[in-house]
Amino acid sequence: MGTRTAFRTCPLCEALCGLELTLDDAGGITRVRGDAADPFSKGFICPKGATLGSLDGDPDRLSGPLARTAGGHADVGWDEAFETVRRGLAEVVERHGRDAVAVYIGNPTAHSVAGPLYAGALVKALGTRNLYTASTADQMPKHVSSGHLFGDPLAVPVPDLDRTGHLLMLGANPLESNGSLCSAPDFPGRLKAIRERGGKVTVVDPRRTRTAGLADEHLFIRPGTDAYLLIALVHTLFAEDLVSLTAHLRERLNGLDDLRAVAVDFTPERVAAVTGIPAATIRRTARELAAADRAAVYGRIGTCTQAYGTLNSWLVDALNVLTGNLDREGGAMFPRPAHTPVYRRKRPFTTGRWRSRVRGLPEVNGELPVATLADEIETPGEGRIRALVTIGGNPALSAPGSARLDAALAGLDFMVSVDPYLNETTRHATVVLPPPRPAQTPHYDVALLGFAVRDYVRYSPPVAPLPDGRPSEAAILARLALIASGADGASAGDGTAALDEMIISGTLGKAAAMDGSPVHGREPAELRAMLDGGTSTEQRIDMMLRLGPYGDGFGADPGGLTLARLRAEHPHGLDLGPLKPRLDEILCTPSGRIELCPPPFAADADRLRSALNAPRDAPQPLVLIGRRHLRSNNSWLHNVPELVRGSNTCTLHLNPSDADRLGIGPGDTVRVVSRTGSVEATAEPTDAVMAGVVSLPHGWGHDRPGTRTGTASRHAGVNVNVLTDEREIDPLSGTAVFNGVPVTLEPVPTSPTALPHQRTAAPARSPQPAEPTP
Ligand SMILES: Nc1nc2c(c(=O)[nH]1)N[C@H]1C(S)=C(S)[C@@H](COP(=O)(O)OP(=O)(O)OC[C@H]3O[C@@H](n4cnc5c(=O)[nH]c(N)nc54)[C@H](O)[C@@H]3O)O[C@H]1N2
Ligand SMILES: Nc1nc2c(c(=O)[nH]1)N[C@H]1C(S)=C(S)[C@@H](COP(=O)(O)OP(=O)(O)OC[C@H]3O[C@@H](n4cnc5c(=O)[nH]c(N)nc54)[C@H](O)[C@@H]3O)O[C@H]1N2
Ligand code: SF4
Ligand SMILES: [Mo]
Repeated sequence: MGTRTAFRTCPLCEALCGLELTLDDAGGITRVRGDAADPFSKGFICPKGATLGSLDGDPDRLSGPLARTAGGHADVGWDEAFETVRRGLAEVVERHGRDAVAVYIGNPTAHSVAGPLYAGALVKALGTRNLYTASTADQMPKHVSSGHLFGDPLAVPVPDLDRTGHLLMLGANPLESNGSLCSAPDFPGRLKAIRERGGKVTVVDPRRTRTAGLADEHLFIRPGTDAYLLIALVHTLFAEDLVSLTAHLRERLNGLDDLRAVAVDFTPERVAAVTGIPAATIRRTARELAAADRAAVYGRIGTCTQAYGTLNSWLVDALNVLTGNLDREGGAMFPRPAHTPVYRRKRPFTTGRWRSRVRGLPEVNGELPVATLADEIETPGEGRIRALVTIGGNPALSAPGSARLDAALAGLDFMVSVDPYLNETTRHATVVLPPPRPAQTPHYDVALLGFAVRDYVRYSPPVAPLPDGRPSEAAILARLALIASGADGASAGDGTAALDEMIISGTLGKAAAMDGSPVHGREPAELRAMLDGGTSTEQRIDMMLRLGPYGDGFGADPGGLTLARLRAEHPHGLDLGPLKPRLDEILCTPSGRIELCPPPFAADADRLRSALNAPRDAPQPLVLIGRRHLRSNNSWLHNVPELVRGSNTCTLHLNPSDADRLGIGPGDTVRVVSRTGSVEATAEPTDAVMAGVVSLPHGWGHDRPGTRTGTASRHAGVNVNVLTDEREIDPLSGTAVFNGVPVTLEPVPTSPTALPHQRTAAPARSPQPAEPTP
C-alpha cells in the first residue's frame, strides 16, 4: 500500500499545533506526528492530536444523513434530508413565527472554517432572536469585559507568554487544556521557559493541578471567590501607591478614580476569610506583581464560569492596566490576526438589545444564555421555541441543568443537527447532517488566530478528497442558510458559491468605500477578479488576508500576504513575529479611551460587598468544581479507544479530610446531590483538591439510549451537568456557573453487578419550568 505525507493544523483545541500526517491510498490517516517545520508549534503534539487518525477513521462517524423514524434513526439521501429540513422549518415558522426556531452553536465550530464563515449567514437567514452558543458556558464574560473596557468584545488581551517575567494565572490548567484564549502550542514548555529565564509563575486554583505543580507558587482559593482576591489586589496597588501607569496608558484612560473608590472597602484582611488566602499573601502577591519588570495576569475558564465571571475578567485586565502591563511587551497584549482588517468600523458595544422571553435575561453579543434554553423550550406562550438547529454542539451534556434540557429537546416539534455523531444531543434530531472527516476538510483558524501569543497564520487545504455527492460542512451550512431564507429550490442545490459571492461583493464594496482601507477608492469588480482559490471558501480567505494588516492590499503592497503565497511559500505556516503594541488600533469606546471602571461593573461589585457582610460563622457547604484531562475534549473524544484506555478518569475528587468525615473511602460509590439532580460516581480522595471542594470532569454520561457511539457508551462516566444549576448565572454575561455549585454527598452501597462509573441516577426532581425572574 502506498503512502504519502501531508501537513495541516490540528483542529481539536486552541493550541493550533501543526501536524504531519501519513496517509494511505484511500486517504486514511495511518500516522500522525508533530510538524517540526511549523514555526509556531515546532513539532509539539499531544495525545489527542496524535490519535487524530482514529478520530478521522472512527467507524461510528456518520457517513451520510440520518432521519428519525419510529424505529430509530435511519439513513436517507442528502436531497431528501434537506427537503425534510425545509418542510420542518417552514412549518414551525408559519405556525409560530421566526423566533420559534432556535439555534445552538457548539465549541467545534470555533475550530473550523465553516463555523465562523457560514453559521452567521444561517442565523441571519433564520431571523431568530433565539441564538445560543457554548460561549455562555465559557468565555462570554471576557467579551463583555473587553466590550466595555476597550469597545470591542473580541479584543481580549492575551499574556505575552514568551516575554513575560511574571505570570499570575487564575482558573486555568494549560497542562491539561493546552491553553484557552491564549493560543500557544507547547504551553507547558512556554511556562517552564518563564521560570528558566528567572521569572515567576503563580497559579490560583482550588486544586493543585499539574500546572500548579510546575509553578513557583500555588494558592488554593475557595471556588467562586476570585473577584474578592482580584479586587483586594487592586485595592492594595492603590493603597500602597503601587499603581504605575505608563504614559501610553495614562493618556488613554478614563475611570481611574472610580476604580479606586470601588476597591476601597476590599482590604486583603476583609477578603482573606472568604477566599481562604491570608491577607499577607494577598499583599505580597500585589507587591510582586507591581515590582515585576514585565508581568501579565491571566484568568481563564475557572474564573469565567462562576457567579462573578464578568467582574473577574474586568479585574484581571484592570490589574494589567494598573501595573502598566497592558499593551506592553511581556504584559497582556492584543494579537493582530492576519485576516482581520484594522480599518473595520465597529458598532459601539452594548448588551440587552433584547431579552429572553421567560427570565428576561439580556442579549449579549447577539445571543441569549444557554442556561435559559430549557425555559424557552418548555414554557408555553407566544415565542416559545418549537424547533432547534444545532451545529457542532452537545448541550444535552454540556449545558447547565442538562437533564432538564435533555428532556426539553425530546419535546421539540423539529430539530436538525449538523454533527458527525449520533450522540446525547443529536439523538433528539429529526434530521442529522454529518460534516465530512477532518482529512477531507480545509482548515483556517478564523476564530482562534486572534488569541495567539505570536502573530501567526496557516492555511491547510483538505488532505483527502470529498467523495462524490458528499457536501463539505460549508456547503451544508450554506444550503441550510438558503433554505432558511426561503430561496427557490434551495433544498436542491449547493449554495456555497452563491452565498460566498454575496459576501465577497458586500465586503469588497464596503472596503472600497471606507477611508483608511488599503483598497479605498478602487473598483470592487476589479478586486473581485483578482481573488484566487480553488473554492469560493478559499476566495473568501484570500480576500480577508489581502485586506488584513499583513495583506498585499490587492496589489497596493506587492510583497504582502495572499492565500496563494501562503499556500505556496508557507505550507507549514508563517510566523509574523511577536505581539506588537496596538492599543490605538483596538480602542473603539465612545470616548476613544480605555473605560477602566464601567458603571455596570461598578454596580455589580455591590454583590461582592453584600456577601462580605454576610455572617461568617455559618457552616460552608461543600462545593463542586470541574476539571479537564489531557486525553479528553469536552464530550466528544470519548469514542476514540486510545483516549479512553486505562483507568476511569470520571471520578469524584474530594479532600481526604472530607472523605474521612463522611466515611468515604477510595473506590467507594458516592451519590452527589445538588438542587437540580444527583449522580453516582467513584470517590477518589486526594489532597490535590482543597477541603470543602469536590471535583468532577464534564462531558461524560454516555449511557443514553438511541446514541451510536459504541466506545463512549462502554466508558460512559456520569454527567456532571445534571448537578449544575441553570438558574445560577453571571448576571452581566449570562454565563453558566459551573464552579462553586453547592452539593451534598451520600455514600452508596455498591451493587456487585454494575461498574460504579456506569450508573447515572435520574434527576432528583421532575423538570419544572423555571420561575420568571425580573
Ligand atoms: N484536554 C482538554 N483540553 C481542552 C478541553 C478539554 O475538555 N480537554 N476543552 C477546551 C475548552 S472548550 C476550553 S474552554 C479550554 C479551557 O481551558 P482552561 O481554562 O485551562 O480549563 P481547565 O483545564 O478546565 O482549567 C480550569 C481550572 O480552573 C479551576 N477552577 C475551578 N473553579 C475555580 C475557581 O473558582 N477559581 C479559580 N481560580 N479556579 C477554579 C479548575 O480546578 C481548573 O484547574 O480547554 C480546551 N482544551
Ligand atoms: N460542568 C461543566 N460544563 C461545561 C464546561 C465545564 O468546564 N464544566 N465547559 C464548557 C465549555 S468551555 C464548552 S466550550 C462547552 C462545550 O459545549 P458543546 O460545544 O455543546 O459540546 P462539545 O462536547 O464540545 O460538543 C461538540 C459537538 O460537536 C460535534 N463535532 C465535532 N467535530 C465537529 C465538526 O467538525 N463539525 C460539526 N458540525 N460538529 C462537530 C461533536 O460530535 C459534538 O456533538 O461545554 C461547557 N460545559
Ligand atoms: S495540543 Fe491541541 S492542537 Fe496541539 S495536538 Fe493536542 S489537541 Fe491538537
Ligand atoms: Mo470552551
